[in-house]
Amino acid sequence: MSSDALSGPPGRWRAFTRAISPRIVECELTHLARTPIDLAIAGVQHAEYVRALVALGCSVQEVEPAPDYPDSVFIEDVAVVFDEIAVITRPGAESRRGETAAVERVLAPLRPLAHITAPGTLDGGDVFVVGKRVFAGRTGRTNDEGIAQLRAALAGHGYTVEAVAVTGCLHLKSAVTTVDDQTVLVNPQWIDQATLSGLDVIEVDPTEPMGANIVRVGAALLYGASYPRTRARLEALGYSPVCVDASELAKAEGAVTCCSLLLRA
Ligand code: CIR
Repeated sequence: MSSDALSGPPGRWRAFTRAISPRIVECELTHLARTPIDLAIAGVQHAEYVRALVALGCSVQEVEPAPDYPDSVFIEDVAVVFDEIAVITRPGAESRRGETAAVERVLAPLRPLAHITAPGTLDGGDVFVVGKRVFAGRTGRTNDEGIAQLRAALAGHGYTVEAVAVTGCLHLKSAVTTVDDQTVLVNPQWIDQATLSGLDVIEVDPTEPMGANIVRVGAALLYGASYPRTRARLEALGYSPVCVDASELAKAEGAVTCCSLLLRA
């Protein structure tokens, strides 16, 4: 699930994660130059991330690994899970399309399923949710047809889907994620804030452009340790994010939300 779909009364959360592929060094890269990724360090950081999810109250289940898919650790991109329905995506990067099958198998017993189909493309990293408002980024990975299919899948469940133009980063959730039911953390360089009408906005520190990505588990927040200035802004406003070092997977253009699929249990 998009971690940001977590609003409403407190409950128990389930998180799906996926092991890092040994081929992650062949990952897709769009805005970053390729730099060496240390698999051992990435593994240690990923384990710390999973422990943090558990500490925040998630029941964590690892989905069958997909070693032949370099980006498969970034499980967020292959489904968007709501309380009422799970949408299996059709990732924008062709190299990632085979990642969906195993995730579909674990979600099938939990939610009715909808599917994004060709020519639609949609990455879960392009979707965040505030109550019944769904925001979908129009990016290199998510096209208008994908957004239209998402809208159709959700219409019967009372959600509206608002398309958001994104420039300069990979996914909408690189530019904005929610910290509570009314507030978003934003890098204003990458989206037009007018699209976030009605929401309160916290801007990242300008020296930390990647700092707008934060995982929300109910009222708790899980954040990357690389953004101390933005963290200080959050803390000054009364938020207390738990921080983990996610720097090695950041070299694969992944951030904290990408590594889990969260849903209300
Ligand atoms: C990709 O380009 O697809 C991966 N290297 C990174 C995906 C990160 N996912 C996300 O932000 N939701």
